[in-house]
Amino acid sequence: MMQSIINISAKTQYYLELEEKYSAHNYHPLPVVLTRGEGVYVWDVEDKRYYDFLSGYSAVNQGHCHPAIVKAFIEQSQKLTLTSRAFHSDLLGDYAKFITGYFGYDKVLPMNTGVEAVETGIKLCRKWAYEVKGILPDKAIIIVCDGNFHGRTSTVISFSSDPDSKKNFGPYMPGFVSIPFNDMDALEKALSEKNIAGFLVEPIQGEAGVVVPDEGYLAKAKQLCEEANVLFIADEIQTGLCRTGKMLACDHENVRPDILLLGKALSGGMLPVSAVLADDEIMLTIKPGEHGSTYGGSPIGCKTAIAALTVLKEEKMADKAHAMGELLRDELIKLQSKHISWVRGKGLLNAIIIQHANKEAAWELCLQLKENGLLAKPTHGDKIRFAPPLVITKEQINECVAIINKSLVCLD
Ligand code: IF1
Repeated sequence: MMQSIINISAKTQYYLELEEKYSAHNYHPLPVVLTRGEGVYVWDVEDKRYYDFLSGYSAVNQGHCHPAIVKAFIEQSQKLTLTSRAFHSDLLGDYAKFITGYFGYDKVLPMNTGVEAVETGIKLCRKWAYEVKGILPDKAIIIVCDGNFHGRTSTVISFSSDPDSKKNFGPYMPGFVSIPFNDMDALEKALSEKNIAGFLVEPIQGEAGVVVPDEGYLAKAKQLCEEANVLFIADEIQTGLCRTGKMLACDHENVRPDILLLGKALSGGMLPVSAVLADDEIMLTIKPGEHGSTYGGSPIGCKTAIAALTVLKEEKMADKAHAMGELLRDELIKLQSKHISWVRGKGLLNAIIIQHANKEAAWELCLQLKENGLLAKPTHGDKIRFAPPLVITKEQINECVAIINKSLVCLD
């Protein structure tokens, strides 16, 4: 018989109550209060250690508080953190050269959060549509996919198919059409419509529960977009930066997006740093004074991002994610648990689907996992994302699989 395992100390309760009283109730976190992070581990206020199987939603791919990234952050924080874009700095040019060379694009437009990169990509796509493709003003349409998650601004939730993200936040932004993900016929049909400017897609749908499209979907979609003179906009904010076993998830199919959106691990979890990469024909449609942000391209963000990107290559994190992801999925499948109906993912972006009469089973399992020293959280009810930092070792994967196996007993 399953029952909630909630073992909360007075110290933890103190912090939970503070948040309950003084912070908005816009999340339903696991009842754990963290105070320290290092590599694949985090510690709570009782000094209990956990494996972090969420990685800040893929913002700490490099591991918590990576020494090289922290060093860069501290050095810059004691020198010059912010100039605004009213003036130049000795960091932005170097960073822009570094990141455009790193990913192979003409230019970068630096922003902060992931959703700001998505919004910037949408604005660039629309500007390009009117000023280069010749679509009539205010008529541009961008194709998106059912089940998408691209952030939480009013524009972006306008094309969400998730009621929780959307309900009572209207009126919604027009100019988007949603099609089924991983459905080439639907994309082909949508591309044949008038005024199509772009196709915005996550190469793997994260929040939808790590939905991996068919082999060849991204390559064929990019080809169809090229034939229709439509921009392929890849949201690699969660799938990028080695998470799926390649530098970018698009690299699995050698797809070069027209607009590449990055965020999260671009700073290794230090501070919000996002980036939009594109070639001049697209990027130069935005003129001085037409877009920006206070912190976008800040010295502290640039310095931190250079360190975060350097670490990914120096420590061969894409190869590690590929190998450790294969091991994790193989070992989870070997468990042959009657409670796991599906194991899926690419690299170290994985999810299991829980099969159980009780719809709270995934949550209950996460509570038990927490008791046993591993932190993970359900997404959309019955799926649990397993996405540890990419520095996890073989021995640690095996220990985590043992924790998962031991915890599954709570569902019996
Ligand atoms: C939450 C998950 C959700 C993203 C993709 C853009 C953004 C995200 C592919 C926006 C952000 C975060 C947001 C956070 C939980 C997490 C998330 F998919 F990663 F699990 F929600 F779906 N594109 N994802 O995944 O980036 O503005 O947040 O920096 O809002 O609950 P952001």
